[in-house]
Amino acid sequence: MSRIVTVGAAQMGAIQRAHSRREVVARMVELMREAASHRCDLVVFPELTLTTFFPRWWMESQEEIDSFYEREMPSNETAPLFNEAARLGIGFSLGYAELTPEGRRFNTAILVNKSAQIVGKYRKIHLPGHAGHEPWRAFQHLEKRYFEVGDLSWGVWNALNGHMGMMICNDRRWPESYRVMGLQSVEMILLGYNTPRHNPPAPDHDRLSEFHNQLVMQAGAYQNGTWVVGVAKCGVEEGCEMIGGSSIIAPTGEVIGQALTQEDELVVARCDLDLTKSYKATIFNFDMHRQPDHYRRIVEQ
Ligand code: CDT
Repeated sequence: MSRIVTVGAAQMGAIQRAHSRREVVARMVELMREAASHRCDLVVFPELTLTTFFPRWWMESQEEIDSFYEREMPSNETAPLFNEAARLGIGFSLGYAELTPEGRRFNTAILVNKSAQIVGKYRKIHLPGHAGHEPWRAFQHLEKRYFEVGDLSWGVWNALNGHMGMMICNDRRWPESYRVMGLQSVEMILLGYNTPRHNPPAPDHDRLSEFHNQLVMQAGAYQNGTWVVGVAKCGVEEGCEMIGGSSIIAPTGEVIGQALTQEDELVVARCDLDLTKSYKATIFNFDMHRQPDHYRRIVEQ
């Protein structure tokens, strides 16, 4: 038995502030067409794909801040992506800044099926960085200013022939993110990231950026018997270098496909969801081997 999902990890190179959504969506459509030519079932785009990574700036003008958010999905600007996906019969996931009708702001990812219907939504829970202006930094990381903590936990959806989950960027460094989905029998986790190489409060970590990226995604995949598709927005954006290394990782913990550039690049792999089974049934059989009575501290405040 095998259940193959052919995945395209659609890494995106830098998106500058001057780039319009129309230009970005055109690049995404190009990657989607390439994925379709490889018979992909699913294309995974990065975190906050549609604009430059705006939390790097302290902004006070509400109009300026609002310009980075989506009030509807799809919108006039993103409709071409949904239309092309429906025409090609390909699913996708996409990260964007969400502004709800109630005025709430989230760092959000959606899962879209092969009929271009939104079937899953996740709002980022682990928001890194800081909320106040810290001018000593080379650049800001103001996710705590621009977003609320997500209110949807980590869902798992029956879609694209499997159990699909999502997390966003910093979530990948926290084992709990994977485990909440692991406990829902997730088979493939889709995740986008924007990771500056330089971390101003801890510059000694900079040389390890790619290593830590791989370490957490490979561990999360293996320890939960799931595929992980990690997709970067990378390259030098407004003078800030962000790492690439978009990877498709098997439940074995092995990287089976990886981007080589820091530009728009599609990485394709045929992923057998049934490869998750032997991990979920043996070494990580949660019902048989977990000891939740001894994990209480994890959920204490
Ligand atoms: N986007 C995002 O979550 N980036 C973080 C940067 C951490 S340093 C503040 C990451 O974990 O990659």
